[in-house]
Amino acid sequence: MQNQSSSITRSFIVTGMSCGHCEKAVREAAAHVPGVSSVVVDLKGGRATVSFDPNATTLTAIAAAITEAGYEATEASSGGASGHW
Ligand SMILES: [Cu+2]
Repeated sequence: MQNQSSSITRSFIVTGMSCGHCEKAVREAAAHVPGVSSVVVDLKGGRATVSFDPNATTLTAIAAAITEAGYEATEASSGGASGHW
């Protein structure tokens, strides 16, 4: 029996967003990735917070989808091993 509600939430740094249109484009690009359940875009902060099923998709796939829409996305390191801030 599979656990269907095992979604995790991660943040991405998104560069190039300047208006509500950009915000919407980023939100839709991420939402279209299979396995993504919710997307919250912070236009002013240049961030996107995505909830997704890690069995269905990956951080890399979501970042690639946003980047393909024209806004470069990278995972926001939150307490991980790679802290370069
Ligand atoms: Cu725009």
